Amino acid sequence: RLWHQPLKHREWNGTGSTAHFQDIFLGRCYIYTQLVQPEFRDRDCKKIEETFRNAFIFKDPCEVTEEDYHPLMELTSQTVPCDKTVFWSRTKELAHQYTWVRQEMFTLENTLLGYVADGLTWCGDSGSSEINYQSCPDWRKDCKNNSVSVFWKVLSKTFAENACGMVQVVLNGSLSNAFSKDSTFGSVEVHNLHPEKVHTLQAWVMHDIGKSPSDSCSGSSIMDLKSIMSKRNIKFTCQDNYRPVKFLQCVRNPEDSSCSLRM
Ligand code: N1C
Repeated sequence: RLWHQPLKHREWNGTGSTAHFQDIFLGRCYIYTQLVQPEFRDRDCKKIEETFRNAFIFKDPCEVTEEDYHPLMELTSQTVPCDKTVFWSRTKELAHQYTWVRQEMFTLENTLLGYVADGLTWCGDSGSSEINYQSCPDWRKDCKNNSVSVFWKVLSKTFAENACGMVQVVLNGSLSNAFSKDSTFGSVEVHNLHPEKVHTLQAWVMHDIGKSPSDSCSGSSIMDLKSIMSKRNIKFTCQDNYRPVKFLQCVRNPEDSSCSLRM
């Protein structure tokens, strides 16, 4: 009982890398470049997967830096047309339903890197080329700057820096703070919009059908967002239950009284 097997990987408190991570990444890359946005058909998915992997393998997953992902960002640069960028915070599903019906609009997950990485977990190990399928760092218990969170931070930052014209954000009015300074939207994206390129931010505060509304355009969290935008010289507008998005909620809840014609 005194003999310990050496631990193959350091143990973290979060779930391990997504099973078949490399195959899923590569498969999604081909789906995106060949079928979703065929103008990317000449991109080299094997090279993209390899560059992605090289950003985090051989590294302690709590020591991955933004610079580690820069080669990947350069390889996969993508421009979103002006007026077509949609940000979201705690409204992922709804924002994606919105860009699904408005095919010309883009959330981050409608760009190549956001599409391939969405919902996946990945981490490596210092001193080994293997992906750790046993465990990965937990954001709270292990480290905030881990291989996954640093990736979303860099990607969100780049996405916001590249936005132009009128940009939109879908916020959740069923939370006590529809706008949160701690979210990726509030801590990264808002501060990386370029006022020379982005003239207006339009916020849509959506209330979940069947839940009581907790925040709205007149609430204090939106006032905070408004004042950040005014300091940044970007015009700000806000609308509760923006109709094009409300209709999507109503498709799922056609009998709700708020979905009747009279409302
Ligand atoms: O922290 P959030 O929301 O405000 O982040 C959302 C915001 C969007 O506008 C996106 O452009 O930041 C970008 N973004 C993603 O696209 C994304 N896809 C998946 C940020 N995070 C993303 N994820 C994962 O969800 C990631 O692991 C991160 O920690 C969560 C954030 O979701 P949130 O709190 O609802």
